[in-house]
Amino acid sequence: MNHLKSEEEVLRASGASNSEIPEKFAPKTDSFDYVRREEMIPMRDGVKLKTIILVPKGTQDAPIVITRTPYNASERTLRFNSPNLSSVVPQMNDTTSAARYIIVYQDVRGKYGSEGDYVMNKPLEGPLNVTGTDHATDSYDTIDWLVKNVPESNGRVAAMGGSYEGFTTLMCTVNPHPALKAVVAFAAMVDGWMGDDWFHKGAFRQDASLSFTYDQEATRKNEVKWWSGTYDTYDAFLRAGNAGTIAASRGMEGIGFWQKLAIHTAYDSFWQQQAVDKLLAERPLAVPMLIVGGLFDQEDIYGSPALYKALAPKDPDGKFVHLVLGPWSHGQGRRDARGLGSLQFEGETAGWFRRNVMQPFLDHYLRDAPKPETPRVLAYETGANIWHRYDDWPRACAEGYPARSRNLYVQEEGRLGFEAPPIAEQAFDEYISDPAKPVPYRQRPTVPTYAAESTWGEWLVDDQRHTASRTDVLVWSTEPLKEPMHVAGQPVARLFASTSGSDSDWVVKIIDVWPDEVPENPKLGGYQLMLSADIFRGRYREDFAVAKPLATGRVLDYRIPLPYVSHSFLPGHRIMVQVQSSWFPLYDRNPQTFVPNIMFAPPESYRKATQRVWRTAEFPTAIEFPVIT
Ligand code: PG9
Repeated sequence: MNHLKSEEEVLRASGASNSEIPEKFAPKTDSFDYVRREEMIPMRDGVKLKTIILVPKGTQDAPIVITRTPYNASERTLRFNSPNLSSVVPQMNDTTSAARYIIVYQDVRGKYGSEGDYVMNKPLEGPLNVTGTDHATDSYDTIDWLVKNVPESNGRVAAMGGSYEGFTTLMCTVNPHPALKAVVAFAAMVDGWMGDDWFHKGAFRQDASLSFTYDQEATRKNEVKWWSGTYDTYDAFLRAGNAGTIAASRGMEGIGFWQKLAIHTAYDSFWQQQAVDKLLAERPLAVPMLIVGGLFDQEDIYGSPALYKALAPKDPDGKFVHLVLGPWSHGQGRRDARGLGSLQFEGETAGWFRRNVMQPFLDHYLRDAPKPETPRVLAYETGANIWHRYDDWPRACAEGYPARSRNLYVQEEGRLGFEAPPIAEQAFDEYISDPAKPVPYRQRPTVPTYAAESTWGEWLVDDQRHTASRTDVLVWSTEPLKEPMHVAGQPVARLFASTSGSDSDWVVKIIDVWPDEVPENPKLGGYQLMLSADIFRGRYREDFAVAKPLATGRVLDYRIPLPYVSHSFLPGHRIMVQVQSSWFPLYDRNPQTFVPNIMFAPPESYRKATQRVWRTAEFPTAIEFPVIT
């Protein structure tokens, strides 16, 4: 006998209808500590943007913290389905909501519940955007509406967000509404070509960018998702050959931002005109800002220090611009940060920063709390595991130790040291870079970056032994250090290199090698911790804006700025440098013969090349190392 009720009987018994929430099951919001409102806020062109407003109950004059997101405002305000405000909003807001802030999340144009058209990283109004609206106007219009229509607000607003939301946060400061009193930009995307999400100095970040663009632009609500038929993306990208082929296999010709990526492979006006550091440097500073970056940010490692570098000279008294460099992966500053991969930090560094630096900063500008001593620069020193307050970055620090760079030269027999190489005719190390067997950026399998099982956030601190033993990777290292060595700044690789091809990528990695045995944590014995590394596409050696073939066989010098470090190499550790010519499949392969557009490089252009890194007095390959003495 069938004891199961029909669907209709179940519905009748519960009093449910398909369209309405029955009265008796409606959430008992009386017990909630906040009120949730949903508004469609009109912009100057009539387009309405969906906005979630969470007001702590009982508040009369609370400030507002707004985040403008492409990631679904409804979901971003439902971390847990909870009656407590601090549980529903992302963790980055926990301290602010506890202090009774009104939390606002808004879907940007064209995403999720908002009307209008979506444009990836929509440029400001101007040659790249003739629509009459942009993130600056939309944030202005939204803040204007909020201070007039949220009676519980005290009329002061802060913008806060990370990554893409960090980018929209910075856009609020372009023509800031007078009610905007402070911004906190975590891991913001600042320059998509130089070193943030899309390219690094010309090399295309295909593994992350293609799937992100597809998910984000194919549909308004990210209803279709990038698929992968292989567990190991290394195989998928190698089979496809070039980025254009894999994009075409997903029908991406119809996706506007892919068309832009495919055409604007050089640092042309498209990228130059939307670089946020350049845009903000052209405008007066009006809003105090905390720029929060991660030393191990796998997506936007470039943006935060670049923005500080562009803005700090406009702020000699340190009133507006503050830089925080935490030991964090992308977004980790908004979550828990007790460690990363095999690294352990001293305590929970992100919560410490939010409670002790961010909260007093916001409370001061938004609630008239006493002026906090917000450091001009707050940088965590990995290795020693301590925070430093500096009065500038990168070359001078509060304790009065002048930082200076010392050249760390590659030497014969894999040695690395501070002595310049001797006069010699022919002194180089060489390898064969074979595009058919590119160097994996992580130990294979390289699972899709955004897959549930991916540990993508940790890859910058992966153990580099997986590449050190390859024949297509050059390795040089110092003797074990007798004294600690503190570095704080930007290492720059001065590479003197030749190739038998006519185009080439160069990857330079600076590594902290742990002692062979680490009794307190055996897994770290001999660990090769990558501290700072980047890729450079040779065709842009002379001019980022114009690709040119490399002179075959000629020794050419490359100046490759690497991500910032704030680290102590401890006694017994060694400093290592590795050089290779691919970082696959995160970055697309350089075919090693010059073609007009690598996105569509034909199979026959991918050829082996003999790569030489020179170490003579004339061509002294070295790292300019920001050593603090
Ligand atoms: N890194 C992501 C992103 C930012 C900007 C553009 C595209 C992607 C993010 O985490 O939001």
